[in-house]
Amino acid sequence: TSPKLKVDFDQSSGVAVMHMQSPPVNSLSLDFLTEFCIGVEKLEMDKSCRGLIITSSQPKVFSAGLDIMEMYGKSPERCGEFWKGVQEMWLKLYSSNMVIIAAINGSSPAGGCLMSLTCDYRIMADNPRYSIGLNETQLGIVAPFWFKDTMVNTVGHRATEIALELGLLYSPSEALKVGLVDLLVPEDQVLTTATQTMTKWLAIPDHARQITKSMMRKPTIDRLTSNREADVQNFVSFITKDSIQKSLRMYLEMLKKRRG
Ligand code: CO8
Repeated sequence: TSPKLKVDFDQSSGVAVMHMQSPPVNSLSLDFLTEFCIGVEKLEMDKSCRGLIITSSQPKVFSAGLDIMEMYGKSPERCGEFWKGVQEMWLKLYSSNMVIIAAINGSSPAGGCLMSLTCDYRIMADNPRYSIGLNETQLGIVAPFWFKDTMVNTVGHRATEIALELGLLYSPSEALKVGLVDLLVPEDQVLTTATQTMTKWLAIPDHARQITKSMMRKPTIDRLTSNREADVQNFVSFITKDSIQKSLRMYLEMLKKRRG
């Protein structure tokens, strides 16, 4: 299978750009998550890499979130493996010492939004056709506590409560207003703006920035690391329920119909 990521590392600036290229919509399958985690780990261990920009090579979509086919009709064991991969991605990104900027050049629902939320800064293409948000309830599923925590840490408790209960997907301008993204730019400037913004972040001494980042995020990270196994069990028993499988099937059918 062809690589799902293309990583360009510029030694002189210390900045890597990771292009997600998993057609059609960069959905987060177990294969994708495994490759993604290895890619981030490699950069993390390379002391000369100080910044990471995450973007998409697919047109119109940053990431469609978790691959729904990984949660539909799969064995409990496989669901557990998948969920560990999702946890691993979140832990790697949210606790990274690198400056991570999301260059969101397309729609970013659910897991795609989560991935963006783990970054230090979010720049989105100002195209009203794109949307971003944690829309889990619209699929009849529930965003786990650490998805919720990451959102609360970004936009606050009340905005998160409304967004999660309704499964809101925000347009770029709404997302900017609520603080879900930090900056909107024309579509063709997302990557160049991310690179310029990175320079500003990298002007701060690494150690001071890293300790500060850790201070802000550690309680949230500790909550998952001390509950990882229970969180896997919880996911597996929830997602394998007949009623939840039925909700997912209906959502998949709706996705297909909308297209036709
Ligand atoms: N997983 C698997 N397949 C997907 C996904 C996905 N997340 N999203 C889209 N696809 C498929 C479509 O079914 C379609 O397949 P096909 O070509 O066979 O018909 C193909 O990808 C292309 O999709 P579209 O035609 O819809 O492409 P568009 O460019 O029109 O739209 C979007 C792109 C906006 C990304 C749109 O596809 C979309 O809205 N997708 C659904 C996104 C979504 O709701 N994701 C939620 C996933 S759940 C999650 O991430 C967190 C779960 C937390 C678990 C908690 C449980 C306890």
